[in-house]
Amino acid sequence: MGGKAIKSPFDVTIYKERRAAILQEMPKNSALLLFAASEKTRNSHTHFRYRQTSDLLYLTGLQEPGSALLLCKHAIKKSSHVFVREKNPAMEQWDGRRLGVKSAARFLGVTESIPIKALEKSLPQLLDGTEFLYFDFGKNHGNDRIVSRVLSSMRSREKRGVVSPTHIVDPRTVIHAQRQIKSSAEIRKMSESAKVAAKAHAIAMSMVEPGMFEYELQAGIEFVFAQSGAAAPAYTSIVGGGANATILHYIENNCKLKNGELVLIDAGCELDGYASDITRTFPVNGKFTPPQKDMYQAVLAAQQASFNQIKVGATLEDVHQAAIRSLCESLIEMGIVKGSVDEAIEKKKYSPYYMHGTSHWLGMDVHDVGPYRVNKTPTKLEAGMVFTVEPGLYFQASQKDVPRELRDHGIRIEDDIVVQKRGYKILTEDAPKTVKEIEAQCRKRPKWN
Ligand SMILES: [Mn+2]
Repeated sequence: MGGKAIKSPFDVTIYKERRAAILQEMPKNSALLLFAASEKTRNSHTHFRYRQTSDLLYLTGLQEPGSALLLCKHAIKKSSHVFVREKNPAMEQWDGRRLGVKSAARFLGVTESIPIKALEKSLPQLLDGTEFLYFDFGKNHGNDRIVSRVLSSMRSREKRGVVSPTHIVDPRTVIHAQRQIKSSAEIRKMSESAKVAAKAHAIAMSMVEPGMFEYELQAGIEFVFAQSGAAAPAYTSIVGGGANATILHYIENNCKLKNGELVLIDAGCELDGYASDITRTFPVNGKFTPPQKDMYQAVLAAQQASFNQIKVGATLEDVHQAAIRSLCESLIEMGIVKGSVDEAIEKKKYSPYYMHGTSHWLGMDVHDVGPYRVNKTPTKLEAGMVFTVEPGLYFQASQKDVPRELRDHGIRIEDDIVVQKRGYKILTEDAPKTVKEIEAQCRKRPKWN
């Protein structure tokens, strides 16, 4: 096989196990069909960097566009089929290497590989006898049309004995429960991803100085990602100085950082398909003012209160409520909110200053799969679940209850957590976090290696 650059994040046996576990969950006479992500145009003739759908990547390791996976569970046998683009030296010279049909079956450990251009012709035969078809209708119109044509072609031949699917099922119902609980191999990847991001945040602290631009810190952070083999940031890096830190999804990153301001960085990388997600907030001149320190300690205390809730059987709702209670206590202490803590919680008096959730699942997607509630009951934490804990406080210029010196300030502190049988582990603990650790890190020179 040509193309040494083609590789998968895990050994082929891991993908086989994952597919076997999915087939186990599927009923008899069922099939699951997943299409690759399509390439997205950025402008003119250029594309965004290609990113495979997480489900297909999870089940195959296949990074190529123009591909698909079909898993079949028929009465007597299970089988797996991949569809890929054929080798084409001329096209490959322009657009990159292809696995090719010949190599794909062995490389991916599947029953057979078929050219993608033969997909529509092959499906009626491969799906004959299938009652339940797991297919994500409504996600991509082109793929919807292919499957619709396949279904009507099969139905038109029922008189001749063809058995076509009677039930279309959402594939998330079988894949996402499995993706939500991370295996030890996945936790190792996530831990690696977290370590790279933690190092990047530490570098940013040692780089920062008044007069620097936000995008310079972004470049420093993303240099560490690349240097460590991470394919890309897991999401667009947020670097907001001063008032920009109060904009939750600020990605312009084009302002000058001023003496006396704080800078908020929310950035994580994607390493072998697994995301990290860290936020740190630190002083541009390396030293917190006393009011900034108080505000910072309030957010840090809220995060610790959240951590204290984490155990098997607890919920992200518990984690969130703990952060809110702690933030309310601090807001009252700072004189920003009046009245009792219970009243502040009940009347949501914290919401002008803390308007987002405390956690989201983390995995291959930065906002990873898995339900937050089932039948209105919050999902109970289990060992192997990974999520963020990211409380914050955001004070706007217009908020006259806030001490003048803290207006136009945003602070968020975010770490990545894996639930363990007993307790939990912070995957991102290498990123300096206490006032003392941050100020010490700001005094250091950047150490790139
Ligand atoms: Mn996050």
